Amino acid sequence: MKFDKEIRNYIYGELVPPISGNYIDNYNPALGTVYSQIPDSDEKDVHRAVKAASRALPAWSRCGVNKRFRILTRIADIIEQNLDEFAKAEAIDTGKPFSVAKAIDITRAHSNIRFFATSILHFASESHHMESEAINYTLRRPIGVVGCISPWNLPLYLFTWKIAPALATGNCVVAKPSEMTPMTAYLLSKACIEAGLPPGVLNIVHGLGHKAGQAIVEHVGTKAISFTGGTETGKKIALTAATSFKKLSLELGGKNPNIIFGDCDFEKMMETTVKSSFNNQGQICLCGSRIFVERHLYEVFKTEFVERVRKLKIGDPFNAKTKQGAVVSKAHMDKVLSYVELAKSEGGTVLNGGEPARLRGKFKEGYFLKPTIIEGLPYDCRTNQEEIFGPVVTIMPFDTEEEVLLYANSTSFGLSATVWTENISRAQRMADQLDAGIVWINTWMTRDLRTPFGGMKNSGLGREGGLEALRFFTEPKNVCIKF
Ligand code: TXE
Repeated sequence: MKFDKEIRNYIYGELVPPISGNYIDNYNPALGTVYSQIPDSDEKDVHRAVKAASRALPAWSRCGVNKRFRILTRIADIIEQNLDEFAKAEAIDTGKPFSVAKAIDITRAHSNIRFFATSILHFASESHHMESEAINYTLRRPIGVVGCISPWNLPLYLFTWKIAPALATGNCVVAKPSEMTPMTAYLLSKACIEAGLPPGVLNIVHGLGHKAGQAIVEHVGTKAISFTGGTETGKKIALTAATSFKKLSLELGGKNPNIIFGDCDFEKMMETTVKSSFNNQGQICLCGSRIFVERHLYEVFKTEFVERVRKLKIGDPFNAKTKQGAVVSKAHMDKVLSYVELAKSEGGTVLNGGEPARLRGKFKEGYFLKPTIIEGLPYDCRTNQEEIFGPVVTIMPFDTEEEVLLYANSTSFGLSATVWTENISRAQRMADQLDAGIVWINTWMTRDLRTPFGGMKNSGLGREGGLEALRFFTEPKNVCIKF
């Protein structure tokens, strides 16, 4: 499955150019060069997509769960059969190591589709028996045409995480991937055509957020919006959707604490903490970017952590030994570097990294950053309060549970948290008091797709995953029958 230099929108089952005929450059972050063009779609393309979805809705919403299961499973099979092609496209588009794109991004993408294709077969609703008076049963019907908008960090992984439950529950979708990483969504269009997905059930419109994305949110025909991206963008979407009472699912930013007590399993903690700090170049909303270490372990931790991070191989995404690829864009690299300068101005000391990685040859112009560790900052400075979303972590010691809870809960975010301790009572106490939608104890990124996924405070609105997603994409109707 080859990907084309000039990609197209996927509307009513066909790959079509933008109505305006305008295109946007798409960069290869590892080379710093333009390698493809994406449609610069606008409200006209979005209207065409919503009309296509509306046309497909009656048949798709009534075709029954078994047909939806079969077609979605075929799409998952095609992705899996083309795993390397999809992973190659993802690695080129994002700059991440091919090994990560293959093992994480694309594997999870087809797993997302399979998970919801099967879960719809077991999606029971409820009934309530009023003794001798009446019986109630709850119908759950698809909402209708829904909008799905996703970011650039885990492109196909997060795109399918929204689209799969929406389609499985009988909705039709107008979806927009990030303009920075559109390629695997384009390949997904081709997989849908090959799988025989009926025209209009899924429509993919490429383009800029404030233009094509905004048009999806504004369109009177989209009845719900599922969004993952930055908190500031989430606010804009909520403001736009408020006037039309659209159902909203917002998965936003994070500034997640990684709390390490002295009694932890040191080797397991260390091996995982390198990953939770720098996997995907730190561009995962769940990364543990603030590391708090119980004081008596702090110096031992710091020495070992810096030593291991220094050894992470940075470079060619297609070299199997590479652990750190490029960050997604020049603008993002500059944003991350600006936070390193801010950290220094706030009194921080850079223990590793803090600068671009200067590579030679064809990667000379790539957006590569050295994984960065900073210590000596107060818990409430901007560097420790704002989402950086790059290969940058701060470390600091703490003495008591009360103190580290104050630090951990001090930000406006509340997405995830990690706690390392062998003391189960302490683990429970911390989990109960941490402001987070997801708390990992002695692990990180262990994911059961049935669990509620999402955050509190400025990390989002609502939850994805399992029943939460199936219920988000359906309207419950209570029917009460008098005996
Ligand atoms: O997100 P945006 P970006 C954070 C991270 C990052 C920041 C911005 O801090 O630096 O967000 O990243 C579309 N109406 N996260 O630029 O702008 C846009 O086209 C409708 C955390 O990727 O939020 C893209 O498809 N849509 C996050 C998607 O929204 C709009 C992962 C995300 O873009 C829009 C990524 C609008 N007005 C970034 N404006 C996580 N939680 O994982 C933009 N878009």
